[in-house]
Amino acid sequence: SIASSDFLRHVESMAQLPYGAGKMSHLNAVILGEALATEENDPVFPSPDFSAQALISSPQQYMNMYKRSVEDPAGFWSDIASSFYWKKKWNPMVYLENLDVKKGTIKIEWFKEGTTNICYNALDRHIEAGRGDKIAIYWEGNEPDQDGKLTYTELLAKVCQLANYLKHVGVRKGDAVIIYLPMLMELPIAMLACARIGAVHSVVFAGFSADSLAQRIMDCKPKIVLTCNAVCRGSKVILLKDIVDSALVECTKNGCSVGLCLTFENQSALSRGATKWQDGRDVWWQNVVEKFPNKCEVEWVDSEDPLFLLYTSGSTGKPKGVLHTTGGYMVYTATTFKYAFDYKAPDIYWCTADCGWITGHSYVTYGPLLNGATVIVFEGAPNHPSPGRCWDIVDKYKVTIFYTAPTLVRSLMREGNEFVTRYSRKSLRVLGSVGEPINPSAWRWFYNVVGNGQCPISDTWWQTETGGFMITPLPGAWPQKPGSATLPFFGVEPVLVDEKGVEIDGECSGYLCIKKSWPGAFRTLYGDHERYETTYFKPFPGYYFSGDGCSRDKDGYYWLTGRVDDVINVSGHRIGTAEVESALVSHPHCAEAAVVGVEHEVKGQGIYAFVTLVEGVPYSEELRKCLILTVRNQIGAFAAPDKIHWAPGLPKTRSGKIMRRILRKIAARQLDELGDTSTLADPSVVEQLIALTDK
Ligand code: 6R9
Repeated sequence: SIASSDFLRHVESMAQLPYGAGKMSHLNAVILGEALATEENDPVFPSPDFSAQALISSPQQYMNMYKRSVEDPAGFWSDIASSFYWKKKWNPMVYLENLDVKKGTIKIEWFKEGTTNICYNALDRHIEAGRGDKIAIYWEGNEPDQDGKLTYTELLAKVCQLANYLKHVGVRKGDAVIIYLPMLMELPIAMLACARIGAVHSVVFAGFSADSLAQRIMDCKPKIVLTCNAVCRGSKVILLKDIVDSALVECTKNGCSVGLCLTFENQSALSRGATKWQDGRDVWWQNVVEKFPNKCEVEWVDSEDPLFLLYTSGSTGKPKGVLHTTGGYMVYTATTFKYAFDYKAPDIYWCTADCGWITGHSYVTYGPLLNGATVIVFEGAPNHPSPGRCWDIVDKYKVTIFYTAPTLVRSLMREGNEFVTRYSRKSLRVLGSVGEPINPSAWRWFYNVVGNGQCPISDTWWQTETGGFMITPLPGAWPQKPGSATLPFFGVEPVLVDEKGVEIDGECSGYLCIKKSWPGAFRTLYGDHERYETTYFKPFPGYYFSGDGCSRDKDGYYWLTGRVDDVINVSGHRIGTAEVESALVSHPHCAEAAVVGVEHEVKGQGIYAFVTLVEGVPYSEELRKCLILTVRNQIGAFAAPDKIHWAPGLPKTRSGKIMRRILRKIAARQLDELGDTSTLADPSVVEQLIALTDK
């Protein structure tokens, strides 16, 4: 069926397109760099120069590789995997999968019985090949005059010291380590140190509250928490260690005591003396780690040994601990990084994501370092001290590949072009986008203004669960369409299904599923394989269900349309409506809450909360603030509702189910599109809600 798929036929026909000598005038104009991408539906071609130097330089080349990747996944991936170091070669079967709940338990395994180490492959391998003096990390602090750098050799030494320390305090293969750090070099160092000794890291984004941190600590029961005293973000100082302290108190109350808190002294933010301390439990990183040897034996692990846990929001209140293993993740992140960004050795790569999210795992730390790349780790805020900061950094380090999120693009776009054009940005050659669909106007601004009409944009669709890119442009291979993530990566077989789970072909819209396993796929939800199966494999038996809606156009391009579950995407961060609701109702004055997503100019989606108060409690501005603060404290500032809408009652069906469809329309002020309200237990609720709009 591959040969007959519309998608491949289309790519085949694109392969015939006369690059550089095009007959279609608008395409030709783009090729010649004379015209900017302006028309909504104009495909944007890479320049012939770009394609000529690209790793994948034509649709035909992509198609040949893609065909092999889906017809012979074992051969395709084992060829690629052979360029990594394996202590012991994998089982010739290469992979084993069952994605069909009807056939038994869901199982995905890649390179089974092979033993390797991802830290060894990310660091030692390059040093042994004589590239130890190459810069691995440029670090840029909150203020433009704060910076640092580490070569591969220096980075390895730091990783080894920490790895030795961790071993010294009893961390063993398979043990969990919680990392709660901002974007200091110590964050990737900590991840790599865990990987080196076979420990499983669980990085918690340093914007999460004490409650959220405590929840994640209690889930994996680590021996040690790695953190720092404080961090500056823009003009704010955040006392991270205080947050850890409260989280650890909470954990102890619940019978989960953590004996050790290794605290990095982030001098630029706060001095030692000002940090609260618990002797016996708290240890200054700089006091101990540097005393350990800078060489540390590698722990060879099985491909399927766990590498890390990373929590993500689902449709229920409890975050899911996504578990990734070693071998497949290693091969997949490295390969996707290389091709989707057309990475070459001289590139300087900057991804603005924080290592607290999957993007920072796969495309700040592992993917780039596995390729021996030079990466930038930026601690600060992208608009500090001015909205030109990103381009200042691009010029300072001569960044060639710049990967960010649509929300940042939109917020910088609002500040005006002068903040961009005053910088040269001459070094840029590839741009990237991730986290949510990028709206065509933001795409065009990114392309025309930031990239001067010369840099292809890799709009990469993927998820915490997928480990790496799934649908993404290969920048030298084919025309891009603003707002479309384009076509599947090697080995990925996306399908669109209808409500009944029946695959639909051609130009259509449906639920985005994946048909076969890929090496970077997550293997389970930590401690809850049943939830893994229920959430991802039961909705459409036989497929992995992404939770996203999607359409496919006549050319086979994929257009993501957003989540179809109760997850809101705020600035590229997934937030479960249930999590926000449970935070709201924990306030003694809140009787009930229903949260929906609403379009937001900068964040993509904003959080809109309908709140019913306890009988007799009056509405007040103070209470509104208090409710928002409750959410900040329980989840984190990024989950704070943008709007609280007082609700005397919520629209419910007779069986008591909240009709979010109606709430979404009220939130979006589409009051004439409320649809059928006759099935509501009490239709008058809707009138009351409308009356309280903007009150
Ligand atoms: C990598 C990451 C995953 C969800 C995903 C989808 C949305 C991410 C996107 C995109 C359209 C893109 N998403 N990238 N939607 N185009 N290029 O963001 O992982 O935090 O797990 O979020 O984000 O809705 O399902 P994660």
